[in-house]
Amino acid sequence: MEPRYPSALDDFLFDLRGYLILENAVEPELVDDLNRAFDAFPPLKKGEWWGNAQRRDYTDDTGFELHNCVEAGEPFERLIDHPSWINYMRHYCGEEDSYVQGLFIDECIASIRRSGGHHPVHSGGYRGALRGRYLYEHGVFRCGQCNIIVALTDIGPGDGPTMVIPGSHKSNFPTRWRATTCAATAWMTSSAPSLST
Ligand SMILES: O=C(O)CCC(=O)C(=O)O
Repeated sequence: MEPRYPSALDDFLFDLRGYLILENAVEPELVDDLNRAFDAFPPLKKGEWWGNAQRRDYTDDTGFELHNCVEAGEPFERLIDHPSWINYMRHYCGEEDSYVQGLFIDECIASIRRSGGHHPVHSGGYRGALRGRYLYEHGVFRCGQCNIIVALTDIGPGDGPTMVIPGSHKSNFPTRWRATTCAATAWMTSSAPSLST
């Protein structure tokens, strides 16, 4: 696969919306290899370690979430510097032109979410953590964290796909969902202004 590079339009849309959609980013062989790796996961209990990976479901609705999945088989290693996005990552969160230019893996998760599940809305600009900060300054991007999310199977109605609120990386107000339905982050919003529903 040929390496892809962000264009001026990508920069504009990434700044505006906070995300990009990279079409046909993963070759079918890798999708197959990843699905086979998922099928080989042992039936881990919540909190249980498997080598250097650990099952940690954020909530009961998110489904099975294997953290540090880069340790869960060779196909996951191919995702690290995949030519479809590695140059995007360098550009948006690789601290270009600084003395610490480069990337590191902050988190990597393999999720198995069945119909009816969902991962609650989180993050965004409102009282965000520094490591998730969005910044464009002096002609360079300085994102604290950028995530690549790859769907390995088709997602239909009710299957709980990843939710994205365009522009929420710059928002100064909490989402209604975050304040009312996300038990996992309730402690973060306990002193937030009350919101009408
Ligand atoms: O699994 C999801 O739908 C969301 C993943 C997530 O939490 C993230 O990438 O920040």
